[in-house]
Amino acid sequence: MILTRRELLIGASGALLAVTLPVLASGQPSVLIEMRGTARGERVWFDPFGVAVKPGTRVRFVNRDSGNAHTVTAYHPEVLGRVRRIPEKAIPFNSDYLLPEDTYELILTSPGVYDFYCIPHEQAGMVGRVVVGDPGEEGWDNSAVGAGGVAESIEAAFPSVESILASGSISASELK
Ligand SMILES: [Cu+2]
Repeated sequence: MILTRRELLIGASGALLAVTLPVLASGQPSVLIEMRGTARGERVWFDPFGVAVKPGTRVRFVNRDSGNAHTVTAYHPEVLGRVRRIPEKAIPFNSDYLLPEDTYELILTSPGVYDFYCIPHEQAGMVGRVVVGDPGEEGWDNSAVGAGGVAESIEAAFPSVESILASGSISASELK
């Protein structure tokens, strides 16, 4: 089938509506996590790399690193065969490579702990953790904590659930 220009436009605007409507409609809470790096790429990180959100919050990732492509990828057997470090009921995610200024959005609804990494930079410590809801929440799943499946140095790079809940957001700049 050959689409006419008009059909293409309808298709494009339909897709756009599907993306933008929830934002316009609800004033849904959202948080931003930036992917950052030094100019020569010696250091790369998610900022913040620990954040607490309410279930259903829109989490938007933006690559602010002009010198590198990054991914936001769930630890999950269905994505590159990793040990699961997100709630069992959560849908695994993988942004694939985001070029500078590309964005990727997640809406995390299952309460619990979500650990993620950047495929090319995990070993450089580019990992992060989102805590959705709190331990009192029905269905709370923090199996990410103690699940293993990462090197010791990477395990140490995740902020604790307690520190994330206490501060709401942990930025890499706070560690300098
Ligand atoms: Cu990266």
